[in-house]
Amino acid sequence: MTTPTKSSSRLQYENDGFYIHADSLLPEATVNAAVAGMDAVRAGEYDTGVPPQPSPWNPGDDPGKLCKIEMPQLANRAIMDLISHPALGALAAEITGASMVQVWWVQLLYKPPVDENKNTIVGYHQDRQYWNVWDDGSELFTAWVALSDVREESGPMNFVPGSHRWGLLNQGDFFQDKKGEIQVPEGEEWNEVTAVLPPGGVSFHHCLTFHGSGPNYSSEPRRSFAIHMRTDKSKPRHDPPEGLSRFIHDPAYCPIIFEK
Ligand SMILES: O=C(O)CCC(=O)C(=O)O
Repeated sequence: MTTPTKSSSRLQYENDGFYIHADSLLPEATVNAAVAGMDAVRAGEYDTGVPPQPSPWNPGDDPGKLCKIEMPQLANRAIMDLISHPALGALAAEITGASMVQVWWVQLLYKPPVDENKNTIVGYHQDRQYWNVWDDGSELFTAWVALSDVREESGPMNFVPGSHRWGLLNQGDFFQDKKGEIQVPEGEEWNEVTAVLPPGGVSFHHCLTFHGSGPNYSSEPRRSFAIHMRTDKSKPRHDPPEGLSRFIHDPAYCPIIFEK
């Protein structure tokens, strides 16, 4: 029996800890409907009748701040359609080699154009530092889907290549810039690669890859969803699952987007 060769996207993901799909992966209509869904959820209008989960930003909050809304797919059908799109599942399976991919948490991220007095940056961090509800070694990663044209000036995501091999450092902070305090392991280097994406484009990053983003200097909001995924090689730490893993047994909340 021959071993199947790995795709170049899978080799890049394994080597760098991220993969940038710089073409639009999702249909324009899916993206446009989700943009309208994002505006509705930000305004507190829920076409499913279900609100998102408790979030750092709520309808009526300061529009100049970074808006992060947890599990927006519960509140809007078009957002559910986007985050469960089969093209995302197929690409996620290709880069991981997984036989099952499930969406287990989603964040709506809306970064308004820069306002000198407001903090809209995302500090460098490893997602795994926030995900202790999963067993050690669980295969967890994120698909970050752009809904607007995310250019150099829009405060795009930056990834540190190879940092997924540094282990969990428990340093860095999503909400604050603590880059200067992160201790790069001996013999390793801190480099940054910027993910410029068109609407419908997507990047994938490993749960140990350091990443962050700067202010949005463009005149348009930077719109995206961070879609947190897991494969068949993952296990919640608790039974029944707790915290951020608490909905995984409900496919209406956490769709399985690839299975073979
Ligand atoms: O949107 C950003 O700039 C950061 C998002 C993030 O931390 C993530 O997708 O894990």
